[in-house]
Amino acid sequence: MFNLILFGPPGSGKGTQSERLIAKYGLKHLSTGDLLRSEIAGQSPLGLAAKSFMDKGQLVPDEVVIEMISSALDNNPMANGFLFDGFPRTTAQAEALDKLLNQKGTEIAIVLALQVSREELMKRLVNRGLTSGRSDDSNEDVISSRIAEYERKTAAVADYYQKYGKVSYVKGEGSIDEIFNFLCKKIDAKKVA
Ligand code: B4P
Repeated sequence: MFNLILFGPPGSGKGTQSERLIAKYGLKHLSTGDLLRSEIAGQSPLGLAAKSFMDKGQLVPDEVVIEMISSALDNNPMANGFLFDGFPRTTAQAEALDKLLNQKGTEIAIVLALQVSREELMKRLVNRGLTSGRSDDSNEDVISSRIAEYERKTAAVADYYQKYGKVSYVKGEGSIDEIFNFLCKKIDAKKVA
């Protein structure tokens, strides 16, 4: 099994690059953002609770997303490997993920960390807000809160995996093809190592 985390601030291109990476490497895509948005669309109690956090640009409580990921892992016993997109976003989520994978006799092979300037993140998310219909993209204050939440709680996740030498940094600015090629090079190097 080959499991990877695509890591980076909001708007860094995790969703965009994930689509291409799963197609190339045959991985199962697990995006906590997508899972939460589908709970919201289905108006489930979980979705309604999550929406109040997401609309303010805050992270959804750890226990909610950990439970969602745990079920998704159990529901995909035949996967070749997983691409985690937008998860883990706190050190507690990273520790929980390590435990869950360990119980399945596997682990994270690589954390690909996309690096994008704050100005570019703001620009991309404001832009996406014009067409996405996503309530968390439609207001600059909410976008700023998401970036602040990333700096406060999520950036530390890279330090957590750095202790195990698993983090590879990739410049997330440039064309989508160019960034995809950089990501593939890092994955291919890890696969042969
Ligand atoms: P997510 O759905 O994970 O979304 P994101 O971080 O905002 O965006 P992403 O990085 O995937 O950007 P994308 O590729 O789409 O999170 C949403 C919310 O859900 C969070 O704020 C939080 O409340 C909650 N949540 C999710 N996971 C959670 C967790 N684990 N714990 C707690 N809460 C959680 O790209 C953005 C835009 O840039 C797009 O318009 C794209 O077209 C454009 N773009 C991409 N690459 C580009 C490039 N190279 N050049 C120019 N534009 C580019």
